[in-house]
Amino acid sequence: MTDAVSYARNGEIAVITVDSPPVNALSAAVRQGLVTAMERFAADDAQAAVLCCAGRTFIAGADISEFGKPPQPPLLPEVIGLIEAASRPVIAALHGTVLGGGLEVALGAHGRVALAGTRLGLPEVTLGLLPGAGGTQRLPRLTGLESAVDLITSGRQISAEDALGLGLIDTVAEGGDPCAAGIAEARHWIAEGRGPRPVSALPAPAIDVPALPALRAKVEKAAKGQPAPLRAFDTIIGGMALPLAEGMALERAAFVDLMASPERAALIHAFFAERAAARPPTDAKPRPVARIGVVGGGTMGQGIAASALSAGLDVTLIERDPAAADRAAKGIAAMQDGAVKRGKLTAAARERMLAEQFRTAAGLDALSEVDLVIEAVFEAMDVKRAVFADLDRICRPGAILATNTSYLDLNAIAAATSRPQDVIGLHFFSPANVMRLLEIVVADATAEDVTSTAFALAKRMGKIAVRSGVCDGFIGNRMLSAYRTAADHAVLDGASPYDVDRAITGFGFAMGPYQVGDLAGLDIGYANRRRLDASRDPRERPPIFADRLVEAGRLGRKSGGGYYRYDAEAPNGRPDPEAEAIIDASRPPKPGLDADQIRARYMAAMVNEGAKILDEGIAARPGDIDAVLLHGYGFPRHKGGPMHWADAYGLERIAQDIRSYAQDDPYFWQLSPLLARLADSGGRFADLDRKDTA
Ligand code: 3H9
Repeated sequence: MTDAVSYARNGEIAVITVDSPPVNALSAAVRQGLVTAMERFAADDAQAAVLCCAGRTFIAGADISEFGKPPQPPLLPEVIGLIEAASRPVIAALHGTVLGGGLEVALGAHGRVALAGTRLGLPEVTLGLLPGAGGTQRLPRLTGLESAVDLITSGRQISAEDALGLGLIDTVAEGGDPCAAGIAEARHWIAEGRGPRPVSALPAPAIDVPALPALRAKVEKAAKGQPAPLRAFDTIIGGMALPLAEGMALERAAFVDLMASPERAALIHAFFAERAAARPPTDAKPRPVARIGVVGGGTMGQGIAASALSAGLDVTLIERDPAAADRAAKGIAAMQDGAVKRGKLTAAARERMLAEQFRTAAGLDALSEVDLVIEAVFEAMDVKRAVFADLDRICRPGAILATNTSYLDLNAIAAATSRPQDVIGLHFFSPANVMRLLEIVVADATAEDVTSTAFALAKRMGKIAVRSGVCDGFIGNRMLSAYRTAADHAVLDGASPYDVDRAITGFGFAMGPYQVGDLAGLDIGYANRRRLDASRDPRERPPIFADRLVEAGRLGRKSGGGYYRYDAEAPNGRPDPEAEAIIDASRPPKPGLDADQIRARYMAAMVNEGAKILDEGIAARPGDIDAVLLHGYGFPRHKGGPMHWADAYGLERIAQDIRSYAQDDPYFWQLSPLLARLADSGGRFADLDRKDTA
């Protein structure tokens, strides 16, 4: 036995327990422990074995931190083969999140019982892989082809009840201890005289050959250019015509190929980067938070309130007057309706939440007893400072005062109070009830326990927290400003906005910068530029074409046209010669840029700004920047985030490009000293990450 797996007897039943916190992942020690336990079961006179787990979950998969390193025996398919080959029944008793290799272990057992509330899935494709321990071959034999294709190629999780409906498990047990549920199930099997029932002995499901092309096309469309889902599809189908051993060999070959893919490295980097980012940067004990106030009931305030309610917090929302408070309350109720429709909330929970946890008020005085306030009022320094001065007067000592500002100087806001140690930035992204990113902005005087409270709150609200220092735009919006400027420069240099959008969506972003601009409204940028006109450095190259569009009444989607034209035939917009003529008239004729040149500039600007943000200590790790861009700015996950992408693309190439762009525009293209250092020394951003196993 290893420490990770124990073997005990409960009467006539052998109980094999995996205990390897935090999620009982299948490390080499767990795999070896399972082999030893199965050998002991083979030599024992127990009539059945139960395989269960201690702690919060049944095995949640292979140990991802071992990926990319040489595989250590025993390999998982062999371990599962041993379980399946046992001469007496083995029952897997499931709880928590039974994922990936964990579900494959369960499929190797002869029977499966799950506690109500268990979630099951094969999420390997979300890591750029496919199930590599028999999942592609055993699952279809239990659930039929279509369900198996759906589960494996989407990576989605299902409930115990749905798993029962699909025949994936045999029994759902109500609550209690998973091992006890497994023992009860095993006794049932013994009483009924049931022997082992290996899934691999079940016949492969029949294949509806004429339906295959349509099914494959569906998988290909959803995969959006990623290799893993299609490879999984082909492996499932290919295996159904073969004996299990040959199907397993097919699966192994595909698994090994995908393990070597850049998408796998990027997706696993993303997995660890977002978890490393969300770890509190301090051990200070968080302050208790049960009641919060939200100041401002606009879209952002509503989203924050809805998200806090779903996390079980008591929320008081402040608006200027009862009519505005009423509008905000209706908005929040509508968001919670959406959560019910998406299956995130039950209708009863929604009613209870709104009736018991939520109230509105028309003045800050109602916040005198709350534990934490999140201010989400108009983005102007004088307005924010006035609110913070009032909050300082009204809120109890020790209450945390947070601002949702997305650009402003947090130190200046904190200075409006007598307690800057209690002030922090909580920068949510819109819509805040849906978007998972939360930038936690730590000011000069912010107390450590205030920072740790913010991280604890983020976790409770299901957000991915990333620490940022104070600068204009923090991590995300500062990066955005740099690469948006590079896009505008590409247009000033002769590219059309459509060329830019095509190049950027071709990279994997869901939308290009000009599609996003039309959606947000071009008048916002126009107003900002007018505000900055007086202070603009003469070396800047402002997007005159954007001003001309707004001046021609083209405000974006809301006015039927911006960069694109929107009408009934093209609700998502189509290129518009009228817009092109306005843009062409605003710039001298230039030869333009091809898609590769546009992408190279866009990405170079992004990575260069990221390097500056790191160098200045605004972000603690390159992976933190990746987490921000992945979760707040639509960076394609299978490319891992800009800093991971840069490592793979080559820092030397990027630095070289920037040096050559700087010959034409030395003002904008100032090479980050960190990027220059890494490029010149053959270093990588990943070397700066504390935990990067990809
Ligand atoms: C696979 O199984 C391949 C096989 O088909 C074939 C093999 C041949 N490994 O997320 P949390 C760590 S592919 C190593 O914060 P939660 C995680 O880093 C795998 N470590 O908790 C974190 O560490 P730290 C298929 C793992 O409650 C800690 O556990 N499986 C693994 O919000 C807590 O994690 C998956 O893709 C792992 N597999 O969520 C499942 N999983 O505290 C991936 C977690 O140091 N995991 N850790 O930051 C998850 O989806 C979530 O972690 C889970 C728990 C739902 C389990």
